[in-house]
Amino acid sequence: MQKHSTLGEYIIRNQKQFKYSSGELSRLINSIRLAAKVVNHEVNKAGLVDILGNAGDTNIQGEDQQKLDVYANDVFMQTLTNRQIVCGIASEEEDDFVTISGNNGANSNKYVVLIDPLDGSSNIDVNVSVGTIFSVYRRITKAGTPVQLEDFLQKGNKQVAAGYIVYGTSTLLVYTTGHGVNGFTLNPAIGTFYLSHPNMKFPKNGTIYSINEGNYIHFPQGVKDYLKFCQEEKENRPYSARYIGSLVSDFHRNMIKGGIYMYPTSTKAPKGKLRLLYECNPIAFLTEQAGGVASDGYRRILDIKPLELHQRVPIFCGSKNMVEKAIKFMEKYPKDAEY
Ligand code: P6P
Repeated sequence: MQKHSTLGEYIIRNQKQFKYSSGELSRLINSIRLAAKVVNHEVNKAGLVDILGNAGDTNIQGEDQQKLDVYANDVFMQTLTNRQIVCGIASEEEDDFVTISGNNGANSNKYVVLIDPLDGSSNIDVNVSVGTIFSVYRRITKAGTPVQLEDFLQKGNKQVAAGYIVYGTSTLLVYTTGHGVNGFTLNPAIGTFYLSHPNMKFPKNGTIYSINEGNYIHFPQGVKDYLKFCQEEKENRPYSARYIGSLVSDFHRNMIKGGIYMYPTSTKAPKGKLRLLYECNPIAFLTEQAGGVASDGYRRILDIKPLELHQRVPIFCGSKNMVEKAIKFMEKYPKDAEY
């Protein structure tokens, strides 16, 4: 007797939650599920790169070996396009958004997807977990016309779905449609995702902080003050520093154990490093749906009005009490940059 429901059964059972959807959102999540399995298969072979050939080389079959992030981008773009589900896609791997035209040139589909196809891909060569991050909006321009930039530059509080796939010791698809956060683990033997993490919630408190402390001298004073708070011998401190250098992995661990992930501005990255549209907004939507807080240090990430496709913003996200404490340190000082 199967203990956990599969992703497919979960989507069917919760179809009524997608109140506006005529099944398109369900089909969209299903297409992401397929792409995740295809990318997972390739990422898991990455360890054989010397046999299969590096990016730009040809592998033993004489096929051109693609960089995995380019490969992942192609897989998600093709899967979303072939299934005629969305009308436009924006990707970290594409300079501009891509219009998906329907059979007759027009496209009556109502969703746009923004994606970071393989975040943390530099970790692949050292066998560290990587991830895919996606964000879904309803288009705001007229159905049947080509999508416009404004369809993609919507505030994060307009997202209809968001999620990530973490290609780690196991492969998980974690997503929300605004009704909580659920995680599904892939059984690679049969290629099925099973509901393994129902109704995920950030612990209100935590003892893990995730940040690249190598940038310490470049951080704003509020971040330096918060780090000293994390490290002093008081109450349940010092906290533990855990930083994998792969956003999805750090975020996923913190959501389960409790913690804060920070990528602040610095003199080296005056607007931060992470992209608002396909990293910070989906992560912020998931954070809030799991009872956490996601801020740029001064305001809610989901309320930021995007100005450009690949815009960067700073992010503090995770356990409510930890992020609120960090914000209190940040608010002692004026914002050090416009972003
Ligand atoms: P740094 C990976 O490149 C990434 O976008 C995130 O996944 C990760 O958390 C961060 O950048 C790491 O950046 O500057 O600390 O190496």
